[in-house]
Amino acid sequence: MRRRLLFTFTLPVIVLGLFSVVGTSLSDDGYTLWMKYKKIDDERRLSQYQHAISTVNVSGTSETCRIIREELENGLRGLLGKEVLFAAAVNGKNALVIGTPVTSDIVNKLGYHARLQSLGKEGYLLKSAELKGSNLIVIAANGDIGLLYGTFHLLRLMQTRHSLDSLDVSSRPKTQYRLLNHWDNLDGSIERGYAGRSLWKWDDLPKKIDPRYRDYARAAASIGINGTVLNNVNADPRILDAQHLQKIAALADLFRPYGIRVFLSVNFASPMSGRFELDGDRKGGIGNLTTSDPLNPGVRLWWKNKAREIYGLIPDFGGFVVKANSEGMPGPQDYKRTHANGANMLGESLAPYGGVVMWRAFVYNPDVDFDRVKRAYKEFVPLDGKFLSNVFVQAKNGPLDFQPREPVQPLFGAMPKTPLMLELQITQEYLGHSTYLVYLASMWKEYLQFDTYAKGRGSTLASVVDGTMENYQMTGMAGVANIGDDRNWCGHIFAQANWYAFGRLAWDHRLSAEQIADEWIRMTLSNNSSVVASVRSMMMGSREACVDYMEPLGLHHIMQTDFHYGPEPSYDKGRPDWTPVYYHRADSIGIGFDRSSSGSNAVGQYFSPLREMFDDTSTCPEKYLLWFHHVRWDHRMKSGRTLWEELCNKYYAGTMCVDSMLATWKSLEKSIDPEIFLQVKARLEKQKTDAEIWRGTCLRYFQRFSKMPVIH
Ligand code: GCW
Repeated sequence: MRRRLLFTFTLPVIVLGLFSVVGTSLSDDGYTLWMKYKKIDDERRLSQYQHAISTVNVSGTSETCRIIREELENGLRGLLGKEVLFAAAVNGKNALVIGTPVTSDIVNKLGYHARLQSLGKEGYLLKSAELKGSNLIVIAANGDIGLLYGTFHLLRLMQTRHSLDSLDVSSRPKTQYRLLNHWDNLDGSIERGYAGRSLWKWDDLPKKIDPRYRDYARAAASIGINGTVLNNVNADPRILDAQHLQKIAALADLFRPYGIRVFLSVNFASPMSGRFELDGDRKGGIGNLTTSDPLNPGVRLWWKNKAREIYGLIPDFGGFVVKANSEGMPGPQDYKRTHANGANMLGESLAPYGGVVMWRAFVYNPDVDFDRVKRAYKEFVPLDGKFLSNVFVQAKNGPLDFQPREPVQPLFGAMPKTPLMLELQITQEYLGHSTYLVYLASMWKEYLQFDTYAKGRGSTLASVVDGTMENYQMTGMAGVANIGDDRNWCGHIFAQANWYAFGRLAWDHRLSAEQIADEWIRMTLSNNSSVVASVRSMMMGSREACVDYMEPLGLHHIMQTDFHYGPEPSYDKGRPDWTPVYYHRADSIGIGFDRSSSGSNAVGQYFSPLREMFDDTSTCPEKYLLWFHHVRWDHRMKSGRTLWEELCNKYYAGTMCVDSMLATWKSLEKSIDPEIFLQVKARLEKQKTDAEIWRGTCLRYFQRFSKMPVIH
């Protein structure tokens, strides 16, 4: 705050509404994310852009169109360093024209109808065109939200210095629901949040609207996010009380013109009376019933009435996310009913209004199987085909829990009659919180491209999720948000790249991690191509480095209990499947969890030929080796080293990679904004120290069993 005031008075800075600060500033605190709109310093590009956009014509009177004008006014003023002229007519000028065939005569005359037909409600065309002596850049869509997405696309092209000649882009999202899942609690804390407190000021709403809500919506819309689940899946039933619904409606009103719908996580016991609140047993609700049995008529009626109340306030309310019978949350199994019974009851209450249920498959009841990673599959696969058509089953990418590396959750591909929503975690619960630089797009791509073989070769996770495998329209991706009220939103500047990448991949999973990194770096840090190349190489190596110094070769869940930051491989107290020793199983013979056909047979949950490939140590990819096998310390790896030597080698490779990230970053000092430079440097220094702690702690502990010297 102090700094901002200082700028306002001492520098020639124009402070505008929203988060647009145009002009030069001494340093960048990260608030403006990838939407900085700084003046283009490449003179040639600048004059090309200025020439191409001498006037802007946006037809349409909706609030979304007003936002489009505002974004362009702000963005183009910043990028081009001058005011742009908005005009109703084009009059032979070079112009940017934005509209639908209905709102814009020009767009209507250009005859894009056939192409637009295939672009749906959210897609857009971005085209160069000529009309009566005018050279035009046209953004055309079927609706205003498509125009907004197209506008952000154009601004991105300029921010990344692309040519605007001969544009011919058509884009439509690959998934229908592209949601941020906030694990925000009503008291303002955030479960697994590492960037401050919740953005949502429940005490101030609905009267006081924090300007930050709008900035959040702008940023989310700019990357194609179209829904936000406001609260933690460990849901407090009070989110559904009349007071909170008023507050939520105010947020929904604000987000609507940005194409963002509001969703809520709900507590399955909501219809029950609060007096059932037992210590730590989250069973108390906000109703007056004595049960939340999904087959009980009173319970069903309660949910129907609640849905009516919600839609009375929020006509485009998106739906419910539910964590049931998982980690102490109530659910249908409390009444010996199935997950399908529970989900369908909620589905039925939302169906008249077009809402959906996202029923989470993150369950691991120890009675189901000894091996935790097999439990969700065993519970859910038998329910395939039993869910109503507006119910998604929402599963995490891996069968355990957002570890640095897991094989894909085998449910994907195994429930052909159920739309499956993919849940990714943007917040780095197990990847160093907001301290480590870990670019997650490479990890997400690894999952998305993972071939499940459900329908033979090419049955990628992406094809399950985008609906092409089973021909689903109802498709979606959810990302557990890494956003809080820290000034820079995500704690670490590079964590912004993960928010950015999630949105871009949910829109189009075919984009490469490199391309997304490239865009983000250019918009956030620098357009200098050698800086871009250096930063991109840091980002692209960062996830593998993290795997290597934390949990290489398929190791998993050896982090500190609860805190989930540092290593604690020796911990063995309490519930076994919450301890590292249950997972790594190190002993005098070797290390790893035997999930082969002679062990827990988790391999049996995968389709052939994956099953056979994972089952055999000689064909199992080494990155998953200790996930699927208990392997002798002297086992020969592909490198010729023994397993023990390879493990040492990986731990050292990981920490060395952090050293080189730090060195690269230091070499960029002169090219990066000073505040960002220092923030990132400090974090990388901490990451270096902590990576060495991971390496030292793990190797020393495993050495007790291997009895071999640490080599590197
Ligand atoms: O990974 C675990 C987290 C919990 C989280 C849970 C879940 C919201 O440690 O904090 O609870 O997953 O996904 O439900």
